[in-house]
Amino acid sequence: MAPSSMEPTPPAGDATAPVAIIMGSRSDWPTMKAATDSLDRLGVAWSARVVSAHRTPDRMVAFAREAREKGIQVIIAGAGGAAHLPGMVASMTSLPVLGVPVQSKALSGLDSLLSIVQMPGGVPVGTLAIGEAGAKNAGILAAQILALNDPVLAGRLDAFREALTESVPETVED
Ligand code: RP5
Repeated sequence: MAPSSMEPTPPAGDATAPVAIIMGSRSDWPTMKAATDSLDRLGVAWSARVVSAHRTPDRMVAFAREAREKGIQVIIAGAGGAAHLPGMVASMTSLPVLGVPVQSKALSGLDSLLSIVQMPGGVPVGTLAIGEAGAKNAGILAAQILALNDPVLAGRLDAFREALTESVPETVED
């Protein structure tokens, strides 16, 4: 299916990045951009591409099989509706896969959530919240995984948490 010129185009990002963000459709990009915002804030490079479990199955298989040798360390996969992309990618790689349920028009993303979260034992997908909050947290969680072996990044995460705490006023009114 040719992409509509009205749909936003995900930028490719950095092909050598440790975090790969994939999504089932260009229509997922407004949601998945929140993951890149988190990663940018934490100084973590990312790549982004459209990989559909249903419309581009060969692209999905090639991506999953080649991900580790390309230097990818964490995969963030967003999809909506019959959201099989995160689970199928997880079935073909032992890299950690974080699944983001994109809010669907028909069922508000509950379909996406259930499609992603109900993985059979043995093939985990770390499933985040529906929509932008889930994508935002997927970016942070990917950084936290990388920070296990990166003290500088761990320091940035600590600073991020401190700034988050400081941004919450204790009083209900000024
Ligand atoms: C899924 O179908 C995509 O992840 C997207 O969330 C949903 C709808 O895709 P489009 O019809 O907008 O391309 O595969």
